[in-house]
Amino acid sequence: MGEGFGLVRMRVRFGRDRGWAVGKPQKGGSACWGTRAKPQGKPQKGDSPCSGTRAKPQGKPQKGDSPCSGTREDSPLFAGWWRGVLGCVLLLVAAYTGDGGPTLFDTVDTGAPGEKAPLIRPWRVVGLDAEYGGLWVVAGDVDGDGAVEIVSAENFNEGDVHYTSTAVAQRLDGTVLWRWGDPDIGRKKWHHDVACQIHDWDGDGRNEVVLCTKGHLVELDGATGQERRRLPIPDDATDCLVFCDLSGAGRPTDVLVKTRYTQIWAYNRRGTLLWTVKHPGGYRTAHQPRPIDIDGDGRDEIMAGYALLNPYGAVRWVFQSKAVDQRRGHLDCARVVRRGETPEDFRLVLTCCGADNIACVDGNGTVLWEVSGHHFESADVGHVVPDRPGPQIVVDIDHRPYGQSPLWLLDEQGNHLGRIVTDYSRHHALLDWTGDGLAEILVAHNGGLYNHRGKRIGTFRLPAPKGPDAFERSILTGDMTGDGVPDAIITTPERIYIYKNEKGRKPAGPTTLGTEFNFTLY
Ligand SMILES: [Ca+2]
Ligand SMILES: [Ca+2]
Ligand SMILES: [Ca+2]
Ligand SMILES: [Ca+2]
Repeated sequence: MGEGFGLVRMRVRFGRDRGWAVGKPQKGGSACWGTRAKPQGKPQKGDSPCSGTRAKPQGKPQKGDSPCSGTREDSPLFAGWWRGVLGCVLLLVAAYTGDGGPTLFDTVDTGAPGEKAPLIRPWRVVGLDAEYGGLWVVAGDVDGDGAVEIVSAENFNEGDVHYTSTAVAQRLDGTVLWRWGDPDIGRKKWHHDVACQIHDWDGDGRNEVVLCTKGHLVELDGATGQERRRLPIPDDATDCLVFCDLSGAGRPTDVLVKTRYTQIWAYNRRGTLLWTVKHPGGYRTAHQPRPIDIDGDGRDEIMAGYALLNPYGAVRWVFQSKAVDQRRGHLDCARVVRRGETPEDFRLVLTCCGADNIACVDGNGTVLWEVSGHHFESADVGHVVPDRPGPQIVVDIDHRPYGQSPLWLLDEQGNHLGRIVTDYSRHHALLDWTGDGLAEILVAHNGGLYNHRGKRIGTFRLPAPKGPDAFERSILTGDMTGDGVPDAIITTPERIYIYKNEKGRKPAGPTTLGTEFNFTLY
């Protein structure tokens, strides 16, 4: 761990990138997912939220294709023994920067999965309500009968300002518990989070469904869908919804809402404004502000973008990259890699949209390592590789042509351990599916289940993707069967597929029904 302290370890790519192109790039394949429309913040010079397709497909990887090879050595400048000296220097630099490609596995798994791995049949398939249902899905026991329900939503979008326009709760047999909203105005798909979450906000043991519609945060009774409260918020503060504990109440009683990229508002449960922050630390906001109690005082700090805010909304520190110009874009994702007694002991992983970077910082914002040059997007943290200390980090590289979409496995020091290239790897999750205590890697688009060697060991059966124009599917985990073991859920705009985790272990401590708290696509 000490190796990287205070030292930026950039993985500089020498010569041409190692190509991993396999399939023919298809029109529309670069979906620019999540940032398709214009950002609303102060545009920065060179800021392109939809940048990311800069890395061109470069053909099949060649055997022996090394980042250190290339036309350089063909130059007469490097003739004779100087060539040998330069080669040694480059090797030493490559060894130091770790730029040797993945060390454990490098898998290409594109095209139809066929039957190369056992098919995993869904335990339940639930058709989403035709009028009110949508691709945004969360799950929980909303009526308190001990069985899980799903809640799905549509969103209305205009110029990348969107709000939740419907919600519908359904039992796993497909029957509808309740419907809310206006089904005539919204869309079923998303290009970002949709502000709709399940949470027992008042702590009475029964879940509420909370959502952001234009100008209001709406609290619905989980069992009936009746509006319990409607709290005023700014018209465009409807991008996402995050519960947190700013007040030190001992549970998440406060709520954050935000615009797409510019401003965050914090309210307590009564709807009193606690604070608001515009351009935290001088940068755009993250897609989802991430609550983390970094100093263990029982109040959440908020990773609001590149700035960590204290519970009162003041900037505690700002991430400063030493590798890239972070004014390009915004924070895509922040995850806790390791918790600690003190902020120094924490490890956070951050991905930088537009700036093409992934970084690890401690809880004081000190940069421990950075890997740049790719549009790293969403990170999962878990113990994947046996015989190595965990945790590891799984992160996708977005904005690649269809058929050339990599997932990387990194260790806690930023070393590149593995790579899996699928047609579209944007939505992924970690889950122990085999029951050995180690996480497998799940990919939504192709239903792939991969082990720590990058080998596909199962295929979650669902209809084949209709190609690059219809490839958004999200993957969620959570106990859907009631045995306490987290299951896998893949959603399409029409239905959800639930896969019962037969071998997985029940986590220690109390478990709850349904999907992740503060679920996000990032
Ligand atoms: Ca229920
Ligand atoms: Ca409640
Ligand atoms: Ca704190
Ligand atoms: Ca496992």
